[in-house]
Amino acid sequence: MKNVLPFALIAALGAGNAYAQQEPSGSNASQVQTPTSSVKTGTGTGLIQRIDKERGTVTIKHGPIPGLNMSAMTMSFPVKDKAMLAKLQPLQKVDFELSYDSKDYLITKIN
Ligand SMILES: [Cu+2]
Repeated sequence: MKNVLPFALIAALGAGNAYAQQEPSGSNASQVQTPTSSVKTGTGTGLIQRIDKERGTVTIKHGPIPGLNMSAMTMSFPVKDKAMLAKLQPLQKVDFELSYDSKDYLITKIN
């Protein structure tokens, strides 16, 4: 009996490690699911109307964005990183990726 316990401990530790290794991928999977259920994304094209580098926003006259149920309009969007505005110019034609968390729009990519 005395010899059984160490083996049981090793087995338990081994199992513990196996679970520990599975946990990160398991929690990652749930982290991926949470944003996709609450955050919608879409892509659009448009014409730059105005750039506000201080506020980090860009005004775009954009076409319809089906992924976000948005029709064509002119509106102002915040960008994820103000540095994204550096290369933009008024009247430039752009393609952009947009996310919407059911509260705010955010441009995550613009070229
Ligand atoms: Cu819009």
